[in-house]
Amino acid sequence: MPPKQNRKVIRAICRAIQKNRTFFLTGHKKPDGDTVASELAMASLLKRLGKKVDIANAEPAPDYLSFLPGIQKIKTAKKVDRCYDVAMIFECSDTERMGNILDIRKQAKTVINIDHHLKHSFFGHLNLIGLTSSSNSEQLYYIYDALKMPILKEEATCLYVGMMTDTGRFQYSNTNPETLWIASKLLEKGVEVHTLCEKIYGTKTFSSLKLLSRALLSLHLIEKDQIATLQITKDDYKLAGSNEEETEDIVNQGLLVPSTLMAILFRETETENTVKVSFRSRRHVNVCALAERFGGGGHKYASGCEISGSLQNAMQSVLPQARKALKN
Ligand SMILES: [Mn+2]
Repeated sequence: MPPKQNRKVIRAICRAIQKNRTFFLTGHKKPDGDTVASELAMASLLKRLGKKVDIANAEPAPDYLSFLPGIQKIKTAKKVDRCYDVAMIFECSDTERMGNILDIRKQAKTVINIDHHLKHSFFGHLNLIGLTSSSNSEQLYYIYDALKMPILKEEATCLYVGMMTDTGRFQYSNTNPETLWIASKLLEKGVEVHTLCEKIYGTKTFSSLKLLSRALLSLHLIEKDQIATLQITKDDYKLAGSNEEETEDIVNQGLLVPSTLMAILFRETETENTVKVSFRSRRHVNVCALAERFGGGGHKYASGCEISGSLQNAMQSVLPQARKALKN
């Protein structure tokens, strides 16, 4: 069951779905498994209800999701020019997160904001913010339920992939009884757990392994081995034949060292003088607050931010704050 305060907004979302005809779906830049899966499941549901649906993101979906049913329907665009009855926006703390692909004041009569991040805002007419939900996909389950629409196998596959990727295969702290209960409902629809796990986690490209090996050479422990740092430079991408898309899992390696409470990955980007910083933590250490100090955000145990300047500069500004975050 969704938390009480959300049942009302879920009902309002269902009404908006029922009474409108054209829908636009989008999510955050650098779309991940949960965002893409949410878009596909929701688009499929809307189409079954006879609605017209467009999906577009400011940036393309990563290759490892290319097997998801319906993914070819997602367009990549800087801006869309049509107007819609409803715009549904997934996992965006504000409209900048989706690259302002659509002007929500002019191009949509009703804006539905669905998010589960600690850093969120209420920019929509309807805002479904589920802080105890593991993922956006988990929240969509309640919309199917409220509409009394059975979930098709393809839709269940998408929702399961969204939940599995956002919970790190149901291992992160955001995995709760509700998450596993909903996952079990999806399995009843015929989701092939083993195949999905193999597709997403069982294989890695040669270039991503080469990049990982280069990043691991930079692994360094500080603050009585409680903080692990990793770095990736532009040269690393080049020498590994890799790119920024293949950095996803690298920061997690830092937490494999038993003494560490926080892992930080500093990586150069294609944009000159822009460094992306990813944080992971455990126990009492809140890296969401840490990332927010630098204009970023995320979750308590997983967050990120962007810093302008060199990689060395980024380390100099972040590490003192990271040390403080350990003590809070
Ligand atoms: Mn998510």
